[in-house]
Amino acid sequence: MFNKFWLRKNRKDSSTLRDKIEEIKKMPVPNHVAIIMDGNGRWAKKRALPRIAGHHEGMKVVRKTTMLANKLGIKTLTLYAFSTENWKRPKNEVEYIMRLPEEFLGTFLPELVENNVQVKMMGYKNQLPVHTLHAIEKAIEETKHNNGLVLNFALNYGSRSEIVDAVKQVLNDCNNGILKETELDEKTFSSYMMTANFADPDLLIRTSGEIRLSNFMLWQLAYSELWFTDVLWPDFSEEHLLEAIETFQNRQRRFGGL
Ligand code: V07
Repeated sequence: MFNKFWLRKNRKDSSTLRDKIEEIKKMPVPNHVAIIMDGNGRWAKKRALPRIAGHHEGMKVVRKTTMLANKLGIKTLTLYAFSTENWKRPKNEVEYIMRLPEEFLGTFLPELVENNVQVKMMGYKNQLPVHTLHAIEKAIEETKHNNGLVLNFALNYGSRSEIVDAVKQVLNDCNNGILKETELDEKTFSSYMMTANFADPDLLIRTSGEIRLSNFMLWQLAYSELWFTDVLWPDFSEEHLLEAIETFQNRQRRFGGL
């Protein structure tokens, strides 16, 4: 009797998610979704666990989010994994975080390959530990012929530095006669950014209740829809992603109606 009830309840729950996915796929989904995955430390603190436990739990949510984004037909998913500011955290926490790409890829790279996901990274590679960079470069290499979802990790990324560096490269190309000042417009400038080959995000999601951009993709988010939630990243579920996309679609529909 208990078993029957349990089975039925579970079947209903999972079909609800499937139904929601089908419902959402009837309307255009955002091409590029960017996420600030905040609240991992707070999640751990609430459970009297070390902060690293929150980061580890957050890593599992990266996998679920990636798989759903792929299923929905989202073209690019950019995840803010580590900022240039995050080096200020305790040394042991930074060291632990820098092991996460290896752990993640050690477990999930075959699944990413199977699902046609292409791994990419944007950020300052030179300051990363070699073991971290090696793991990521191996994943980039092994997935470079895939043409499904682009999973773009922002790692040791900071938006103002990115802009300043783009300006420096523009000046260099102007001084060397590669670029004329008259040729410089928004499109050309974009090609000097780390996101040169990406469309701008259509939707930005930030978890954990902070309503700021925190130096994330300042140039690229100029026209994006912004969606904030109090949910902490380790608690961010498939339903939450669907809710964000549904809100995006409703805003687009209203906008289109004007
Ligand atoms: C990190 C887990 C998610 C919450 C945010 C902070 C901690 C997955 C990766 C990763 C990066 C590159 C890659 C494959 C996986 C990752 C960092 C932190 C630095 F190719 N999660 N995760 N990288 N966290």
